[in-house]
This record gives sequence, structure tokens and C-alpha cells, in this order.
Amino acid sequence: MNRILLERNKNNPILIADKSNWWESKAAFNCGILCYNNRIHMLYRAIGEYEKYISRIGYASSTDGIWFDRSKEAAMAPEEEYEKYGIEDPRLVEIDRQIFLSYVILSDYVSEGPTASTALATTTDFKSYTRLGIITSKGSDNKDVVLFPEKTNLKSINAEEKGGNTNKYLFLHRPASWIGSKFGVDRPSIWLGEGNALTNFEKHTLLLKPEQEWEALKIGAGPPPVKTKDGWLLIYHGKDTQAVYRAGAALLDLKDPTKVLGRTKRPILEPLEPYEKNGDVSNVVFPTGVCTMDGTLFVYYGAADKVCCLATIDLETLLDYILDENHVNC
Ligand code: BMA
Repeated sequence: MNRILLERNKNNPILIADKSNWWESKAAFNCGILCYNNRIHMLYRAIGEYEKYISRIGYASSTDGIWFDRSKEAAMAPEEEYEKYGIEDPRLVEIDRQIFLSYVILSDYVSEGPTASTALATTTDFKSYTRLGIITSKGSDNKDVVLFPEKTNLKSINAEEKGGNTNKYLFLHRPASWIGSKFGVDRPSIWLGEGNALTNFEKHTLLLKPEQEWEALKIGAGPPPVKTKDGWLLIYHGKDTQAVYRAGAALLDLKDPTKVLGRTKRPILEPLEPYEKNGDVSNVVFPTGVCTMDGTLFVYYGAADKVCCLATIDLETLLDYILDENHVNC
């Protein structure tokens, strides 16, 4: 099958820094997206100065997914001690009609070592946010955390559990320190965690590890998985040895998401445009948001750690492509 690529929106970048607003005057990128109550809601990472490089989170919304109206005030700014050095890369998801965002927190300067963790918050109106605390295990240097929009009964993993309700919350995460023989993987990979509570994931399964050259250094989940007729669709990123970030896609079994049904061998999006090649961190496409409208998948991504962009693809075409690539593998 011919290689397929996401198609960039001609209005890219769809959201940029607002020079007139101090907390987002330098960069606006890596946005989480949620289609909810007939609006497309966006939370994005914003930078207002380069000295300390502390991120805040801004809010914007849209009716067509392309033109966004933004709020003047930051939606969230560091408040808790554990958020002291910034809150980054919000990913939005709806579970049982409740809106959640997972976001990266920095409790220390990045230069001090691997101190990234991920926290969870909830909102009903995108105006006020209730913090639910840190959800990744201590010292795991854990980013790219996304929640599945549904609880799932993971029979295959829970075979030893007898009785009781085994519907679990699932999340994907990328604990950078989980490498070495003990973990069965030599580079940061995507793990699937499950738990009875959203703030406590006690069981973990290695899901995807770097395989291709464009994923050589590490991979991490993009937006939360999307439920499709063929499986859970996961858009993810890979970083190569030249520090270039690209995007790929994988399909997970609906009933048992630890089972990978297919995975693109070649990236479906890579830095080509000037706004992806040049920015605060060059050569980066970093998908963090997704929604489906009339059979089209809208993938939102940060470009060069500077701006928010959109690329689309017919959902059916992407699913066929992922499954087809898998057959070539066999
Ligand atoms: C990742 C995260 C993202 C960033 C990307 C590229 O580790 O920090 O926020 O967009 O690197 O710099």
C-alpha cells in the first residue's frame, strides 16, 4: 500500500503566541482537544518568558476545529509546590461525562535531572479546575500520559483475579526510567497501566517500544486513544538520534488493548514546513489532541515547541493503512 501522510490544514499554524498577553507572548503549542457539547475545546501549553521557561495552560474553543477563540486569562498556572517549575502538555479526555486533563508537572528545573511527573485535574466548564494530584509513580520521569475514555475489563491481564468488578481505568504512559533488563526494554517506551481509581494505577504492561529508526531514542503517546470500529487508535510520537520528532499510529484491540493489531512503520507526519523545522525546539511535530468530525480525523500537534497546528485524514483510510502495514509485517 502506498504510504499515507496526514494532510496539513492550509491555515496552519492555527494558534500562535499572543504578543499582547504576557503569559503566552512567546509560544503556544502542544494542545489537548475535546469535542464536548457541540464545541471543540482546546487547552494548550503557553510560554511567556525564556528565562525560567515556566509553562502555563491556556484555553480556546471553536465550532469548526480550525478557528479558535481564546481566553485572555490563563486556564491554569502553577499553584501547587509540585507544579513549581511549570505545567505542560495538557491532554483532554472525557470519561463517563466527566472531563479530565492529564498534564506534565515539573517540580524542579529540568537541568536538575529527571523530575517530570504527570498530574490529573478535572473541570466542568473550562473555567475552574480541580486538581486531583500526581498520578505517576515517584522518580519514574513520566510524561505522555493519556487516559482511555472508557473503563475496560482486561480479562487477559486479570486472569488471576477472581470475581469482583474488573472494569479498570486504563492509561498509557512513558516512564523514561523504566529501562534495562528488569523492564525488558532498553529505551523509553509506551506502557499500559490499569487501576481501580484514576489516581492509582497499580499494574503495568509494556505496550510499544521503539522499533524504527525514526523512533530510535524514545516513543510516547500523543492524544488519548480514539475508539473506532477496528480498535483503539493511538497516534504517538517518536524521537530519532538527530532529535527529530515525528508521528506514527497504532491500533489496539478494543477488548484487550494490550494486543497491538497494527502499527505504521513509516511516520504519518514529519517536520517539513518552516513552522515545524524552525522554532524554540526545531524539527518537532508533537501530536497531543484529536477529534473525529464526519469521518475525518483531526490531529492537533505542536510544531517546533512554538505553535499549534492541525492535520487531518480520512479515518477509514488510516485504519485500513495501519492494518495493511501489519499484514506486510507478518
Ligand atoms: C518532549 C516534551 C514536549 C516537547 C517535545 C519536543 O519531551 O517536552 O513538550 O514538545 O519534547 O521538545
